[in-house]
Amino acid sequence: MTKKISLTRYLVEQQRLEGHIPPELRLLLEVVARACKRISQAVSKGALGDVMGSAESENVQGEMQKKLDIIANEVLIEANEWGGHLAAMASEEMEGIYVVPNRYPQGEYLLMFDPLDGSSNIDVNVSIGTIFSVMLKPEGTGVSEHDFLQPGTKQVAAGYCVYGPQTTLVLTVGDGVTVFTLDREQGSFILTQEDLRVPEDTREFAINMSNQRHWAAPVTRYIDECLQGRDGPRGKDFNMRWVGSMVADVHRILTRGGIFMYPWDKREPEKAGKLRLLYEANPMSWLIEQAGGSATDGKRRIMDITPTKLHERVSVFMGSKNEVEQVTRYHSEP
Ligand code: FDP
Repeated sequence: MTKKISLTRYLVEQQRLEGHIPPELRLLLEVVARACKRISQAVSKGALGDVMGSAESENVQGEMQKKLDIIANEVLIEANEWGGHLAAMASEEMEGIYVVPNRYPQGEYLLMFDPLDGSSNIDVNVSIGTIFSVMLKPEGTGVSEHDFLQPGTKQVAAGYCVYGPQTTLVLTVGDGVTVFTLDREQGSFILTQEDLRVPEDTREFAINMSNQRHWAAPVTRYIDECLQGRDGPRGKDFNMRWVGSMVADVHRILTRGGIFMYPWDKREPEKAGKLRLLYEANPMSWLIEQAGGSATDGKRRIMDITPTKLHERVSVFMGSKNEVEQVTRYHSEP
């Protein structure tokens, strides 16, 4: 029988590899994983728990919050505030940053998360997830919102947990992408895949086609060419998949390739896009890059963008390298 390697053991071994991950980061990641297990339990209760439906409140983005958005946010905060590894947290569901209260020791890390990605899929039993990103607090006393405004290249850990037919935790600490599957009987995450790779080429794209009439010209051109299939300029037939939970769409792409797009569009031209740089685009970009793919906003590498505000939005193209390069190239052509 092959030996099962738990997330705890994997992280301890990573810590032992010289200079790889410090003990504080290891402990922090274990706490995040523990919180994800609790969220997974809440998600799986469905109509049997008081977790479905709207909470009748709006988040900072003006979006209606679901009960699970709030539950997941609280679980992550409660699990992480007392450990002594964090200085502060920022969440898609909270207006400002959450500074670790004085009664607990303050650590040197900053944690950012989208507690429940794909909220509109909660009530219909479709895969949803938690996305997280960890950075170091810049040197200096105290902690402020400004400390979070660092480019994605400064991440020291990033990952997500997808709550689907299986609960799967996908993680990078800058040395490839590792996958853990929740063993529900044992209650622990078990390593199930190392060094995940995204194929450079793909015949599958993910975009919300209902927004087609609002897209910018380079996106319209790219999708038109894909739709022309083998008779068109691309010379091959494309397939389309759109789960509508970024976490599930990106998980598919990390598993078998593809390109995920949520571009800027004319519906709200003043916004750079729908997705958030700190909680969604940065962690997913790092995972995709670590797996050999690429991620841009159509013009720049996403991870090079220095955020100007906590809830900054961004246009997103990520996945199989050659397709992301193609649509990015179209953005620079007249
Ligand atoms: P949701 O609004 O359901 O939370 O993060 C936002 C997000 O989901 C992504 O997970 C998903 O990819 C996208 O929005 C779906 O947006 P559309 O409903 O506009 O397709």
